[in-house]
Amino acid sequence: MEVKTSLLDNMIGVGDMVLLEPLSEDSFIENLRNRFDHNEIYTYIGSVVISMNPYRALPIYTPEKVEEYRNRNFYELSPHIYALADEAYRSLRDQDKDQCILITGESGAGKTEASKLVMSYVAAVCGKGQEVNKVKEQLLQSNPVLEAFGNAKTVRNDNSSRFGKYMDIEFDFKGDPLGGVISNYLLEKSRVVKQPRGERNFHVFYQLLSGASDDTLSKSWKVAAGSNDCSKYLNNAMQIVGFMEDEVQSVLQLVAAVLKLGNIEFKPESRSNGTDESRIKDKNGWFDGRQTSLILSSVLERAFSYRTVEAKQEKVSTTLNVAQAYYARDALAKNLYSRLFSWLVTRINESIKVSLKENRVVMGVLDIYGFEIFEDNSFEQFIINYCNEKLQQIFIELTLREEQEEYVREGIEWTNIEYFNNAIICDLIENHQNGILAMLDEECLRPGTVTDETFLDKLNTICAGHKHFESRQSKNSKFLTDHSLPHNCFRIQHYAGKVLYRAEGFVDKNNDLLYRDMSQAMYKAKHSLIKQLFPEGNPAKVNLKRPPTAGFQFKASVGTLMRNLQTKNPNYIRCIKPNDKKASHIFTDTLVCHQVRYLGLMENVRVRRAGYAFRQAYEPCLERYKMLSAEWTLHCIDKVFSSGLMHVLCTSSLQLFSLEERRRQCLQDLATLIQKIYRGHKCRSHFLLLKKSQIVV
Ligand code: AOV
Ligand code: MG
Repeated sequence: MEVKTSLLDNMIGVGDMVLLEPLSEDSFIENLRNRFDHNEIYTYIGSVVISMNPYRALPIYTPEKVEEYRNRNFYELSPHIYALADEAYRSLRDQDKDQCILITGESGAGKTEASKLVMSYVAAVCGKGQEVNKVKEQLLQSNPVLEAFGNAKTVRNDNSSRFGKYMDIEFDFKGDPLGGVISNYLLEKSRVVKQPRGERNFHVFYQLLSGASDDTLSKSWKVAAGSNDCSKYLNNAMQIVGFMEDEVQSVLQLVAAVLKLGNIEFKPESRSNGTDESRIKDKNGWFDGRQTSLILSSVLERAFSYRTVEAKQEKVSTTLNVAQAYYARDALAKNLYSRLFSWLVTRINESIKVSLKENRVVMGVLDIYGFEIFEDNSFEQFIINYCNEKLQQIFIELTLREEQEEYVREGIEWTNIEYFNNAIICDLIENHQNGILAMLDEECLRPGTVTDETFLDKLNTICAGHKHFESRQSKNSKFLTDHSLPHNCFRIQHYAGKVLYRAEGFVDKNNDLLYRDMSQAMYKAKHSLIKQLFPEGNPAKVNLKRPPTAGFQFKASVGTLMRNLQTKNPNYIRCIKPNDKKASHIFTDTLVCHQVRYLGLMENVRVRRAGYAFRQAYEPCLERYKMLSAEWTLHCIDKVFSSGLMHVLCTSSLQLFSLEERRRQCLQDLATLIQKIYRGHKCRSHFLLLKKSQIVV
């Protein structure tokens, strides 16, 4: 095949795996390694971008690079995430097609960085002007704000996203950004009270302690002081996003309150009936004038010793022992923090929401927590990995299954390509009758004594025999032989690897209950933000209905997200982690190979190679290229030309370049002509004219 495009000129290795000869897993990995060694971290599989994490700053994101990729065709330049961003943006602007950018890969592979690169590229190439710039700044600055509160250092990634994020950026017909909407998915709130070894709490706690002045810390927040001004950055970002100064203060006070809450200790006080009742230790250290106004109050103090249980319209007060008081304290800290996080998202959304009612087009950017395997995996990892299964499912649906089905539908000769469909794992988790989440819910709602053990027993009875489930007790499972499995664990064979989950805490985390006395104490706080976060604490609005479980809510919101994504044109970035050391210049073959396998990249290339790399629906294709016909007018389409055109299009990718080139030339001539005719008139009308006739450059 004669290849003349810049895609292959002076290229290190092969820029598009579709053109790799011979194709094998070895040559695939070798090509990635070769390119990675030469700082070429991006490689295509057709329109999918593979992104290798370089773990160091490369000079490839400069304004000059932005200009280079601007308005250029995907295959004209060497592979870059900007090419994908440009393609998505242009098809949104010129063809009014909603887009979504789906970024996947395991923890530390570079998803969050990729999402920021896409956003900053789009911000650089879309409209200008004071209003538009303000919108852009707000959208971009929402990132550092949410990262401060929702990211933390883990053993896998120093800046690990501990929440899922989906952001819709909305544009007007000219392609200028109007604003956006952010959706957040289950924050890993257990981190507030407990961090695994070698990991840290959310960034904001450290920023708070090291950033604020000693005076503020000691007088307003009553926490120990440090020094330097790293939280100034957060402060600035919050202000750009639209937070008022007093709101920023209020938010930081709340973070300080969560910190302080963690320092409360309890001691037992013996009662006459022989039981122990919990009391706050060193009470005087907490209850001076200022403290009471923030969070600790006599109401809260009482809530650490007694709990009101309501049964059949009757209120009974029971006492809390020391362990229960610690449990209640931690539940409160987690709740305060996660509600604050959701409030921040709502508040940012208020700032960036679009008030105009006009037609809009949307670009959705999805950046979630990546697949995780830790030494100790709990409910959070289970939820995170479930979310990753769902995303892999979307990828399979749209690129492997649908693509193959399309060939069959179109009557094109086709040899089926085998791939692993993870629908079976999604089903194991989410099936509404006997999925793990459903069983967990059933257990949580069941009257009687419910423990993590009873939940595990239930799993063992119902999931035994499932190909992707194993536990020590599952009698019929073909994985039964693994006696090394601890008793309190179950293992799932995920698409990306086997994960051992410890059942401990599943019931509690799924229930996510906060004693009503706690919410009532928070509602009574004099701090207006705290009060606002606990509306159910209002005694006038006592609602005895049980809130939905954490798992149920997550499943529902992921379901909505998936349906939303399916209405948009997907653009994929598949992130790969080159090594486990967070180090630059190291490419570990086995690690990369594992990811290439589970991401289904080989199958992706095979399907792509066996079929047609480029395709377009009949009508938009004609619209786009009809001007190249000699007899073209706005109303007439030369039939011979169009069928010839389809033939050409379906034959070779390289002819597509030539069509695009001819089209560009044609538009240039047209623009010159229009300029001659309308010289002196306002530009905007030319633009509208061009837009109407669907021939925007
Ligand atoms: P993740 O989002 O995929 O992990 P990040 O995007 O946070 O991973 O990337 C992890 C780290 O790798 C970053 O903090 C950077 O130091 C580095 N990195 C990633 N991409 C690039 C790049 N293009 N150029 C330079 N450095 C990069 V997680 O949120 O843990 O699933 O949950
Ligand atoms: Mg991330």
